[in-house]
Amino acid sequence: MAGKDRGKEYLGFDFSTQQIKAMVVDDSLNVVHETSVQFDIDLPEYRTQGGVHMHEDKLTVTSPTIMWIQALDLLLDKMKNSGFDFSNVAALSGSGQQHGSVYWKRGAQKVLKNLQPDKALHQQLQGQFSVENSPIWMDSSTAEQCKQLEKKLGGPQRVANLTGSRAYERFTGNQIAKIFQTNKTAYENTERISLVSSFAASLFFGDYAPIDHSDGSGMNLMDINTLDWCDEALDASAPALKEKLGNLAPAFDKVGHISAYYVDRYGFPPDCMVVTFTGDNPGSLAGMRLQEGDVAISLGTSDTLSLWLTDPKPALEGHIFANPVSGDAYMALLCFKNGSLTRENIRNTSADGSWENFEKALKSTPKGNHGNIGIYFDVQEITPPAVGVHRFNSTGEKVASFPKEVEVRALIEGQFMAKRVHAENLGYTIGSDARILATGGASANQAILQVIADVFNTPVYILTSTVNSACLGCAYRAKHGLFGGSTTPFQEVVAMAPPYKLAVKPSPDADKIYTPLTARYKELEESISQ
Ligand code: XUL
Repeated sequence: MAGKDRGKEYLGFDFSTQQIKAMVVDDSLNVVHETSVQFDIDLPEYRTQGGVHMHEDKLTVTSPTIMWIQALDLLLDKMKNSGFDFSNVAALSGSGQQHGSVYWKRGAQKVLKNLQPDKALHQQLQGQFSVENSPIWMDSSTAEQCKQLEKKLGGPQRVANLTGSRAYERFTGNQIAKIFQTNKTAYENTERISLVSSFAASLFFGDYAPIDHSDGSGMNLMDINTLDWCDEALDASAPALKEKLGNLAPAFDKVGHISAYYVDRYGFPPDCMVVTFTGDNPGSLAGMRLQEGDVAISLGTSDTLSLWLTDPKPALEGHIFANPVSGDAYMALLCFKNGSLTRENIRNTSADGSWENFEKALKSTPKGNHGNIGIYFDVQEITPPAVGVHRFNSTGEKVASFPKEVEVRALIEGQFMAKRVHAENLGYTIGSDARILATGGASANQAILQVIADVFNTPVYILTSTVNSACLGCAYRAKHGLFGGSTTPFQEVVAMAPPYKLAVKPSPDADKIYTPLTARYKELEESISQ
């Protein structure tokens, strides 16, 4: 169809660890185009593995900043060559892997403002970074800086109360502190520090774009109560940091019209709006259309939980972020390392390696497992910090083993009671209209979903199209931002998106069984935590 007849379209990007991806939705929010560029495969000259360079110390993990830019050149060329018509794109937005940082060299703003359409971006921006390899979220080399921050601010709980999380090695403030301490010249030569998300937005805007409140919450530098920079944390991290970070903005604010570079080179309309970019986890919350009271559970190698919160209680575990689609709310992110690999282990040892037998075992055992409770942390767990396999009988005594079916139920009940406990620790309460949105491999297993519904006493829905919810979420956010992000509720804008599928409802006796059992689980988990 010719440009004008297609109607308005919205473009979402995701700058993630291994690839960048673009997704386009039409005005009714149907996905009409998808393209991606894989760093390892499409840009082999950077010699990344999984998009990153793991350094010799095994703690430092970086990605070449210019590789991300060259990937964007490739991605847009790919879209153009496939015949994609950019002239319908009314607005664009995007997300980035969280916590990673980009260091623009003095003078880079000028180059960004004067991009020449006859040259690729990476040719023009080569040499414009004071730190050429961006530290990313997989980096864990800043233990020292974390200790310093917690000491200067009065302990881990105070850092959490102020910034939403205790000090974490991957969080940007600690990464910046390390750069200041180990490479002062580079720090002094830095004109602006962006997150991966605001860096990507800057490329489209042709000037520095603000860091948004949600991704900004992953820095240990922003006050989550005022949504402004936390001066104490800034001063504790590096000198003159505020001016290098620029202003913060809500994720649903407009940044401004796209740079003329993209109009001339690719045929974007001059009034195409760039909407503030955010982190990939906040982007996913938008893609899953999470609402107040909802819990999103993603079941993968690690399990993650995203919650919509109104009254957050920062803790020593998990993260509180500003909500990317509502100025009055928050979200929480919890990561559980023992996810699908642990489920596969128990399937192998107790269900003959078959998911069918695993389901049978779950169905043949009663809710509450006769009071038997298991905690299966094959590898060091993040939430809570603990390791090992622990089994308790109905009187709370430690036992060495369970019968096979009891083992299967103990694993699944334990995994989801843990999720309820830690969600409640961060201020979540299960409301009567709550929903659980399940995604990831194990969400295809009906018997597992039934346990989730029962433990939370809440219906479980599954999403049919969950591939890259961050990217999809940013296409939605582009539309929301264009139509007045702060005045129009996000839910109104996405109301026409394809509905979820109700997978299971909680059993009538679920609450009576699992509320007391979860309280017991909590005590047992505390008894084995470090
Ligand atoms: C979140 C985190 C990761 C990255 C992955 O705190 O570190 O989920 O955002 O891209």
